[in-house]
Amino acid sequence: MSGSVPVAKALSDIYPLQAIATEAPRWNKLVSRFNDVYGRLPVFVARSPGRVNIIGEHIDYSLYSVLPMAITADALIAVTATPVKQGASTFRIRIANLQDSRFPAKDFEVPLDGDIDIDATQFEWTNYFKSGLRGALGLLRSKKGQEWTPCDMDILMDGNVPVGGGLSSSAAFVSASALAVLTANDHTPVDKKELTELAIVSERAVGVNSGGMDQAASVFSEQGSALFVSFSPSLNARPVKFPPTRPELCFVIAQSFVTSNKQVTGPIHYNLRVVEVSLAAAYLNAVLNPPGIELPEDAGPLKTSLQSFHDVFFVKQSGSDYAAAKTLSKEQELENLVTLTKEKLTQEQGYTKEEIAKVLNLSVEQLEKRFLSSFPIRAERFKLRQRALHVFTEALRVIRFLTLLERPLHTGASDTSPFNIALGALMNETQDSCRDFYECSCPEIDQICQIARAAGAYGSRLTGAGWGGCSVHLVPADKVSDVKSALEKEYYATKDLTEEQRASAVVVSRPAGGSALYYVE
Ligand code: NG1
Ligand code: MG
Repeated sequence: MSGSVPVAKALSDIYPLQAIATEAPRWNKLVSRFNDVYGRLPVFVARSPGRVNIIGEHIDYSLYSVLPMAITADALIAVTATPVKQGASTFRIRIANLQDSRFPAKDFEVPLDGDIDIDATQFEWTNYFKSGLRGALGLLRSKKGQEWTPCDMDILMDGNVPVGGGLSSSAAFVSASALAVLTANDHTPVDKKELTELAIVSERAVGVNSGGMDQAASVFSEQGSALFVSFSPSLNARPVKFPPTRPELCFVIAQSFVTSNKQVTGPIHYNLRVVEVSLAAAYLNAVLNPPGIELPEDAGPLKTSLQSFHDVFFVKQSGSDYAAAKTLSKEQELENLVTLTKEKLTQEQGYTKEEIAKVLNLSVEQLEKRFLSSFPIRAERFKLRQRALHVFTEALRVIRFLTLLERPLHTGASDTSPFNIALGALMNETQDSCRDFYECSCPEIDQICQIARAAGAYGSRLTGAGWGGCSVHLVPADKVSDVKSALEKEYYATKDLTEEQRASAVVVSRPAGGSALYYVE
């Protein structure tokens, strides 16, 4: 599925019906404030949403498929663009935010052929815009040649995806920024795949070595559907509808209000996991395969980088019978990998650099250079067994979840509880694996999941990177208010929260559309 970013004619092209009454005043405010700040109306608004991940956590950067959906909350970027003045050597960006007390306005200039400076060590709200700008300029320059010059832009931004809340405010902001810059500078439609790939690479400039789930969900989602995203052999996304069920199913999103600000914790938690899975893949490769085995050409997308677990399997099989190995189903392949991990990665307490280097036939310095130098990491031991087990079992759960959705066995049943329970059970298993193997949950999220399940949720788990942030719950429609009030009584009432936090703590989420452009007349 590809195509270009749609131009919305009305807000109903973007949001589910229930959301329009609250969204319309927000858009009006953005447009009229733009007029106050810059003295004219914006020409267009670029929009990209946050997402909730239904299943498939921390496996996108190992190139396994995931199943997120876009939410209503989004980043809106209102824009006017003007050609640079004759003889100018720089282009100018004026950028302001509707929440100007938290995110003050900023102007900056960039040499016409220059690069964008981003200081990823400082939290600065315009960094996300700058990273989208940088990616977009790179793409425009590669298409239009070095003679081409960017235009000046005036920008007003409004975002209502909670920051650090696990709903991917960053991907929404980066994708909307890149879309805004591409549209301001080039009047041809923006290709969704190009935009997504650009946003993935751009976001890494802000200091997190992330996968591509959030950006794909933000750009590709379609109203009313979840999105199945795969990364191998190349990025692909297709909408997946939930079949009708009885009782009807809802996704409830509950905040923990434990902030996982990746600007602060990223270097410690997230990037370390990316390193651990790369090391686990390399380690398994090394112990499963006699040295000198030549990988077949189609062995895997990242054959030489060892970032991908896909290689492990293919290498193992290629020793004897690669063709036969290729006939295994994805599920069989993953089941094999679970068994192999249990056999070969036996150290529960983790592995030191020295131990890993020895197996990889590298010096510790070479290991550090290859695996530990792109982002700062601090760790004594690397838990390769647990991380690999999470990745393979989670990839399996995504396949099983998708299979349930696409081949529901209950068609026509008056009660689809067994189906609903099966979906929920997979989500609960994800939570256990995130807590025990990937160690990316936190006590508050564990508690929220218990409360919600006891009040009637079929499945409850963290969503997004974890270590705080948000949780997602699969709930029968007739239990939504029970789940809400149990969380209110047993969790939120025990926390010191503002009125506003209380009001936004739990929402029922309907799948919204992805990136869109809206022209202001
Ligand atoms: P969050 O931190 O929730 O936006 C992160 C990564 C994803 C994915 C999830 C875990 C970024 C931009 N996104 O999401 O790619 O790896 O964690 O499944 O860092
Ligand atoms: Mg993020």
